[in-house]
Amino acid sequence: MVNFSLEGKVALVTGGVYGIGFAIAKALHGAGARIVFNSNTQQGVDMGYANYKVEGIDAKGYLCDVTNEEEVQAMVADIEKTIGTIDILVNNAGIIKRIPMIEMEAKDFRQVVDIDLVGPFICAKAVLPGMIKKGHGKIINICSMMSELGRETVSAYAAAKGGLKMLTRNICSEYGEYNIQCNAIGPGYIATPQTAPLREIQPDGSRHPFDQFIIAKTPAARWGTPEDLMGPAVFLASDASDFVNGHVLYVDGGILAYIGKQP
Ligand code: NAP
Ligand code: GCO
Repeated sequence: MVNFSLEGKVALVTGGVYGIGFAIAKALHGAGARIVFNSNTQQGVDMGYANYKVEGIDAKGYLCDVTNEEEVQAMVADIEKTIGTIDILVNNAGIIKRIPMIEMEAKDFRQVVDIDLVGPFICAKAVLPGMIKKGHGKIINICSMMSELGRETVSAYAAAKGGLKMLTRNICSEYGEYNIQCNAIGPGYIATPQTAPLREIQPDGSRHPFDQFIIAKTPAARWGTPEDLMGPAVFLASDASDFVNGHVLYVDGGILAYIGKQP
């Protein structure tokens, strides 16, 4: 019998306050996992508690910046002491800065890479010892179509997400022998606060040009929703994917397979 259950498992979803992370946390809870989340702002932690309460989910939140190794190590130690070993890590926290490369300051490039690539490294490094000791573990990195493709203004983000794809493969390579699976989800264009600027209704009431572009480029002819990622996340977090490792599961409505509808 295929086992999709997460009963008795502890899942840490970084940045799991709203958007994709929150939807994934809801899905993992629905499969039986105990949810822990973090935000780098107290406002975010408070918002997370409020959002989980609405869903009837008894989640535990931490004020923790994924780029701060000391904070991450302390958070993981407290989770392991008060709740239990982390069985599932979802490296979801991330930002994007849309700036033409020659106008982008190095500090902005570094900040995106720090949060979107170094943060997942720091969090994975913190949870791996517990997973090795327990004899199993699941790490799910949230990559992106920009792990495969570039586009104007997202140089830092694409570099970080491309690196995150290779970090996924390297964790697989280095820790697969301990029954630890590290995979990634590569969402397509998902309707969340992060992409809200790309979907703004124009002054004349028309859809944003980029919105129209994505619709034409996606066979499903729609933006994804955070809910579209819930099933793939449960699959990669469960025993059902124990022989899947180093894989990026693209949940993109087919956009990566499609040349796009003729204008
Ligand atoms: P979002 O709505 O902007 O949420 C990102 C979350 O990460 C927020 O809760 C944010 O907290 C948190 N965060 C940011 N920096 C952090 C830090 N240093 N430490 C801890 N938490 C931090 O983004 P989303 O659209 O849900 O995306 C979630 C993930 O999916 C990101 O990695 C993103 O790159 C990726 N992704 C998104 C799409 C898409 O189309 N939306 C597609 C592919 C991949 P604050 O609230 O304090 O900012
Ligand atoms: C952008 C978007 C994308 C999505 C996602 C696509 O500006 O192109 O924000 O980067 O967030 O990463 O998979």
